[in-house]
Amino acid sequence: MPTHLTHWGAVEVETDGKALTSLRPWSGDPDPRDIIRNLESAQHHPARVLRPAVRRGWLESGASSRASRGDEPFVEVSWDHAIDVVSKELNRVYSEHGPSAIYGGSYGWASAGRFHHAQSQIHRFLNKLGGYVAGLGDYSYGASGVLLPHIIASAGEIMGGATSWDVVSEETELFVAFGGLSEKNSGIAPGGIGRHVARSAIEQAVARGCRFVDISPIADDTYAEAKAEWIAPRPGSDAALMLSLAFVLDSEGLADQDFLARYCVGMDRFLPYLKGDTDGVPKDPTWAERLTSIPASRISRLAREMASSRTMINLSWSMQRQQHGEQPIWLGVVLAAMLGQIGLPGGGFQHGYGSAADIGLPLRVASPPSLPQGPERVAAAIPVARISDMLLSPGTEIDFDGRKIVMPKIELIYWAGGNPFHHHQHLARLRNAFKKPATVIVHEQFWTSTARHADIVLPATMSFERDDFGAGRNDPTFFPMHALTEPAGEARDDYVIFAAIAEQLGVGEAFTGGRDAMGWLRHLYDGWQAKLNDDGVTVVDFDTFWASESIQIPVINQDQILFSEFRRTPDAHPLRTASGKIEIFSQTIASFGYDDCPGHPTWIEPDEWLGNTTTFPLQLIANQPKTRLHSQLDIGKTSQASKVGGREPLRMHPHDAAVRGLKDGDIVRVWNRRGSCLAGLVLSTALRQGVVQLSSGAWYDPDPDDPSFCRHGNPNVLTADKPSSSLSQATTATHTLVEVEKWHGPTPGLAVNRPPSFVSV
Ligand SMILES: Nc1nc2c(c(=O)[nH]1)N[C@H]1C(S)=C(S)[C@@H](COP(=O)(O)OP(=O)(O)OC[C@H]3O[C@@H](n4cnc5c(=O)[nH]c(N)nc54)[C@H](O)[C@@H]3O)O[C@H]1N2
Ligand SMILES: Nc1nc2c(c(=O)[nH]1)N[C@H]1C(S)=C(S)[C@@H](COP(=O)(O)OP(=O)(O)OC[C@H]3O[C@@H](n4cnc5c(=O)[nH]c(N)nc54)[C@H](O)[C@@H]3O)O[C@H]1N2
Ligand SMILES: [Mo]
Repeated sequence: MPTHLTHWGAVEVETDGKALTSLRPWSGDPDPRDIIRNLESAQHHPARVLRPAVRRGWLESGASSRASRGDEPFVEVSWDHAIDVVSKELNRVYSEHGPSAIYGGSYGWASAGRFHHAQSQIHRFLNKLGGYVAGLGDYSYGASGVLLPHIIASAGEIMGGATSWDVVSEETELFVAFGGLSEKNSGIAPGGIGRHVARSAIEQAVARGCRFVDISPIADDTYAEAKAEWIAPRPGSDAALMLSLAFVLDSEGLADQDFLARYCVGMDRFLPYLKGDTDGVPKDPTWAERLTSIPASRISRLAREMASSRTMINLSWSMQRQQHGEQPIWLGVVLAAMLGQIGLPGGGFQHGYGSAADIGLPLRVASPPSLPQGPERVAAAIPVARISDMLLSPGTEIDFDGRKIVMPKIELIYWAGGNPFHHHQHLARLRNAFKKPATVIVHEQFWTSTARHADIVLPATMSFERDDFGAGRNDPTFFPMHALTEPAGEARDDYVIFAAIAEQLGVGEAFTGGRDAMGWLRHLYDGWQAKLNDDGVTVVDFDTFWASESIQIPVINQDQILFSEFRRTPDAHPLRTASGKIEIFSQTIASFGYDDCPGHPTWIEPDEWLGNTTTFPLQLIANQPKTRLHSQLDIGKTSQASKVGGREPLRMHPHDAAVRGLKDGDIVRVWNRRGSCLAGLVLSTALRQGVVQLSSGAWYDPDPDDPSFCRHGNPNVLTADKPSSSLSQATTATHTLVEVEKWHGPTPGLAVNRPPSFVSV
C-alpha cells in the first residue's frame, strides 16, 4: 500500500483513484494515533470547496459591500474568471497602495509536504509581486520565542537541541512536568511524524525507577504510562510556585553556587526580590500556597526532591500562552540553573516535551529540502497575534521586543493554509476587523469560517491529491508523497493557482522557475543530495527515493544532550545572549522599561484567574484538541465521534456540575462578557475543581443575529484578544474566566457542516 504523511502521523492507504477506500497507520509507527481516521470521510464531505466562489456583494459592488462580509451567499465562477479578478485586484492594490497594504502573514499549519507547504507558496508568490506585511512569531510559543534568546538561546536551538528521549529514558530520575506531558499533543508534529517514540521512552524511564510529577490542572494530559503524581495549582500561578521552589533551594543551601557563578549572570539582582528585600514579600512556600493552593509543605519537599535527584524540568508551551507567559518559562530556566544540571545527561530543562512529537528527537545531519521563498520583501511586520489590532487601528504604535511597531493600513488580506477564525481570540472582534479591508482572498480545502468570511475563495487540493515529499521537524524519516487520487471537484494546488495569477501579472517565470511541481521536487531533491554529498553524507538519488516507501536521514548524535558543549567549554561555546551566559537578570530586557516584563522573572497577577473571580467563577482551559489538529478536519470521523449532541465537549469536575444542577450529556451555554457558545457536557475528575476544558477547533458557527454566540462550541468567542506582555505581544489563548449554565432553549441546527448558500447573478 502507498504511504502518505500527515501532521498527525504516516498512513498507508488504498484508493480507487477518486477517493481513499481504506486507510491504516504506517507499519513503521510503534504508537499511531486515532486522529488519522479524520482523513477517511473528509475528502468528499459536503463542506469541501469544489469550485472558485466570489461573495455576491463583492462581485456586484466590490469593496463598498465589505460590511456584509461573512453574511452573504457566494457565486460560483470559472477558474478563468477567478484568476482574472484576483489578478486585477492585486494589481490595483499594489499600484494604489503598495505592498504595505497587503497582509500576507497567512499564519497556519496547512498540510504536511515540503513543496506544497502553503505558507512557503504564498510568501514566495507575494515576494515576487513586490512584498507584503508579514506576521512575526507564532501562536505556539509567541511569548517564550521572544524571551528565550535574551536569557539563554532561541526556542529553535532549545527544542532542536533537546536532550533526546533516549537519554531521558536512561538518565532522568525525577521528571517535573509543568503543564503536563501531553499524550494528545505529542501525537502531532509540524510537517509530520514517522515514529511516535515518547510513550516507550516514558515506559522505560518508569521501569528504571524515574518518577514523574505532573503539574497541571488536567490530570489526564500526561501519559498514563508515566504513573505521575498529580499536583494541580491554580492555572496561571506557576510563576508563584516556581519562585517558592527557588526560595527553598536558596534558603536551604541547595542551589549549585558553582554553576550559578560559572554559567549565569544576574543571580545577585534576582535574590533580593526572591527574598523580599525589594518589596517586603519573601517568595516562600507559605506565600505561594496562598496563590497556588498547593500546600507549603509539598512545595518545600518538591524543591528538596529536585535538588537530590537528576531532575528534568519540562515547561509545556501552554505555560506561556497566557498573560505574562514569559515568567514561568524564565523561572523554569532559573530553577534548572539553580539545580546546576543544565548540560548533564537527563538533567536541566526542556520547553515542550509532550507539546509536539518532535521534541526529544535528536538533530539530523540536514533538514530535507523546501521551496525557496526569497528574496524576502517584507514591507512591514506585526506580531502575529495582533491581527485584529492592526486591522481595527492602523497607524497606532505598539511596543515589541524593545522597539516600536506602527500598525500598517491593510487594503487586502490574502490567506492560504490557515484558519484565523479558528486560531485567533475574541472572534466577534476579529469579525469586525475582517470587515475593514477592501478585499479578502482565501485558498481553502473546506468551507471553514475563514473561507466564509472571504470575498474570493479558491479551492485547494488536499495533500494526497498532489505529488510532494515530507518529513517533520527533526524527524529522520523522509517520505515520498505520491498523488493518490484525483482532486475533488475543480480543486487546484496552491502552486498552480499562484502560478496562473503570477503569469497574468507578468511574473510567471519568476515564480515557477519554469518548473511544474514534479520538476520542482526533482530539482530540490537533486540540490539537496549534491549538498549532502559535498558534506560527505550519502543519500539515494531522486528516482530511488521516489520509488521507496521512505528513507532515513542520518542523525548527528542519538544521545544528544542540551547545552552539553556550553557546559563543557563555556568560553569556546558561549550562548548568544548579551553576556554569553544564562541571564537570570537581563539588562537588555530591563532597559526596555516594561512594567509587564521587568529585568528578572517576577510574579505578576493575571487579569483572569481563579485568584480573582469577581467577574466569572470558572477557569476555562482552551487547550489543543485531542481528536484533531486545531480546526483541521473537524468534520472527520474521530473529531465527530467526540461531539456531544453535535457540540464540542466541555469537561467539568462533577462537583462544579452538581453546584450548577448539570449532568453528563447536558447541552450547556458557556459565557463571559465577550461572547458565548454551546457545548456538550462531559463530567470528569481529571479536572481540578473550578477548571473547565473546552478545546479549540470546533468550526465557528455564529448565530446570524449575534456573531458573539457560537452554536457549535468554539472557545475563541470567549477568549481575550489581550497580549502576553509589551515584550512579546503574543496570544494569551489558553486561559479565560467563564460561567456555565444549562441551555434551556431548543438546540439550534449547525450551518458549518454544509457549504454556504450559492446564488447565480
Ligand atoms: N483558544 C485557543 N486558540 C488557539 C490555540 C489554543 O491553544 N487555544 N492554539 C493556537 C495555536 S498554538 C496554533 S498553532 C493555531 C493554529 O491555527 P491554524 O494553523 O490556523 O489552524 P488549522 O486548523 O491547522 O488551519 C489550517 C487551515 O489550512 C487548511 N489547509 C490545509 N492544507 C492546506 C493546503 O494545502 N492549502 C490550503 N490553501 N489550505 C490548507 C485547513 O483546511 C485549515 O483550515 O491556533 C491557535 N489558537
Ligand atoms: N492532538 C493535538 N495535538 C496538538 C495540537 C492539536 O491541535 N491537536 N496542536 C499542536 C500545536 S500547534 C501546539 S502549539 C502544541 C501545544 O502544546 P501545549 O501548549 O503544551 O498544549 P495545550 O493543549 O494548549 O496545553 C497542554 C496542557 O497544559 C496544561 N495547562 C494549561 N494551563 C496551565 C497552567 O496555567 N499551568 C499548568 N501547570 N498547566 C497548564 C493543561 O493540562 C493543558 O491541557 O500542541 C500540538 N499538538
Ligand atoms: Mo501551535
